[in-house]
Amino acid sequence: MVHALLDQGAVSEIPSIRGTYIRAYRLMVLARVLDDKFASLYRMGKVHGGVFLARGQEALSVSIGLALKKGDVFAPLIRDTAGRLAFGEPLIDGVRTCLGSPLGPMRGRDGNVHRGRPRDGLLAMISHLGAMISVVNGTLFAHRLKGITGTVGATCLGDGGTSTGAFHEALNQAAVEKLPLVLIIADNQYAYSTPTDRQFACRSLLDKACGYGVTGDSVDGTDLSACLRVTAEAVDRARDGGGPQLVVATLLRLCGHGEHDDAGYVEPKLRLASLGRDCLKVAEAHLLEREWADAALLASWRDQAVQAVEEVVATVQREPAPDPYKEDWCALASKHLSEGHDHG
Ligand SMILES: Cc1ncc(C[n+]2csc(CCOP(=O)(O)OP(=O)(O)O)c2C)c(N)n1
Ligand SMILES: [Mg+2]
Repeated sequence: MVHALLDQGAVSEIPSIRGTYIRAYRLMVLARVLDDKFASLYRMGKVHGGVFLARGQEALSVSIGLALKKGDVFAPLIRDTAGRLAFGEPLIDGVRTCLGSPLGPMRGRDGNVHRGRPRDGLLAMISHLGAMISVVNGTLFAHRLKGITGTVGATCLGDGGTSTGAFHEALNQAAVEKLPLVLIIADNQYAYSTPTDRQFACRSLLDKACGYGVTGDSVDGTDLSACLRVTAEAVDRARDGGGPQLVVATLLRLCGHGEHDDAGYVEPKLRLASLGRDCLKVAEAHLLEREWADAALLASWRDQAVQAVEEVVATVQREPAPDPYKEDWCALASKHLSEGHDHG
């Protein structure tokens, strides 16, 4: 699934590797512009919740979103703005959730990221710390019991999330049952302010793959080409019956844990290291070097992303606020909300 903005124009006519790269890059730009807008709305006091950004993680996130197909299942986390858009989530879902619009998937109940579109395979996030792996497992089990074949379920996790019991139980279960699960780990060097050497003692998070008996692969999370290739290969292996796939990407979170956090604890040497590169800048250099785009084209793509985001934000800002007298306090999981609600 591809965001509507990128369905238009010449991009879809460009041959495969170049076309996929450009599509991914434009989704990364859209995600970055959207995240920057969320940050600005937060600073204006317009957001009644936290704002958690994905700066530096767009290449990895967009890659798993694009690697999946219609019918697959995706459970994104807080740093998956790009993956959500790549999987087909409309821009307006995120903006309505962030601004508390009652017309959004959360009906104004959530100020940030717990939205989903279950009917489209986009699962609503419970927690950032491993809870979604077992939910994806359950969905894949349901597919198996219903005789639905050829689908893959993917979710993402941070380095810190790999230290939880939820991670252990779910990855072990997926391995035993040989589920077509793809688990993408963004090793962004910190869990909130806790550095990786205070989180785990193994050499690399990739070591955890052999511990559970699953296939593992590593990737430079700042390199879009590598992320596209490695995630697509992992999805293919899972689809072809290879069982769970663990992908460990090395990168740096180029922002605070949330907009309330100045990330002052991040070691300066990490920002200067290769893993501290901005994946968007790396992708731009790649596009220019291969002459797939020039500076003017890059600027026009960015302008289009800004315009798309501004239009959606203006639309949502004209929508009514939640009305407490019309609130029925139904649990979000009740049927008409999770399955039948018209997301508009
Ligand atoms: C059970 C639980 N404990 C603590 C938190 C608060 N919390 C949310 S994300 C996070 C850190 C996660 O770190 P990591 O897994 O590395 O992901 P990153 O934020 O780096 O993407 C913490 C402590 C939580 N949401 N749930
Ligand atoms: Mg982390």
